[in-house]
Amino acid sequence: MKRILVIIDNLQQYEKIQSLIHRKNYTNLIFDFYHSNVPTAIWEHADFKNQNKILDVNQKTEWILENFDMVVSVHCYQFFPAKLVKGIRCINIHPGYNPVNRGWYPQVFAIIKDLQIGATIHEMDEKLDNGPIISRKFVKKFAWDTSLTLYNRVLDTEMELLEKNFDSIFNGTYSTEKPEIGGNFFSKRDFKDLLEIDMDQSDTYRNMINRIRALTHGGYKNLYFTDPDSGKKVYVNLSLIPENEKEKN
Ligand code: 0FX
Repeated sequence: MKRILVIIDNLQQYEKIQSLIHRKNYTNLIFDFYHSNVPTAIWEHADFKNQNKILDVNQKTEWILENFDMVVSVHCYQFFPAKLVKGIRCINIHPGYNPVNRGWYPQVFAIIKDLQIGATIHEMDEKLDNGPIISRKFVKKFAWDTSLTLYNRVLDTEMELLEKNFDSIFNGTYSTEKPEIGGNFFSKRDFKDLLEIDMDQSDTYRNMINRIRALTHGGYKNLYFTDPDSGKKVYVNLSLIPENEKEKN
């Protein structure tokens, strides 16, 4: 019997992983799901609501090492301590193609910096989004993508990789490849630095459209300027419609 700890802060992926586990139906694998202490939509899911499923990986390192055979991090907001990643096999599902898109909100920076984008499943080491790669795949990026449309394609690809590698990941028979030297790392600070528009700044339409679509993600209020008359922040989103297609964004 193998006990697998899954720490997950993303509702969208939780539902897909649960359905994959049910389809696989392995009786020798026991999955225990927890989330971080940052409130997200997953807290409202019936499997977590009022069930004290917060897990602090720093405080609970010893408990994890004693009780589990491996850990899977799925968009987990916590940084795993060295003792944990060295003491037990920890695997991360990352919404970016390592090492090109390490760090936060990969698709945002992929649009703005014109980088390739994809998804990665990798073993965790002491650096963020950095360890040996189990599986990774590029996804297509279109001129009419917003952050949201590209993100959804990346999340689908994460699940495609998980399904394809499910058996080898959980019986430990996969092989890994070392990530290339270099790549990029973007932080949450880098994202926040993109949000305020300087209305006197000039740039090409290409750069301006890329920045606006990179910060257009459903209902999120990201990019803004401040109206000097009212003092109000005005949030900016972009709708992009390629010819012969119905509006999607
Ligand atoms: O769960 P996740 O998709 O992933 C993020 C990081 O990108 C990832 O590298 C890290 N391993 C993980 C712990 O956290 O993040 P999210 O659900 O908070 O956001 C999903 C997308 O939504 C994000 O890529 C961009 C967009 N977004 C999110 C917030 C909070 C915005 O456009 N504005 C926002 O304020």
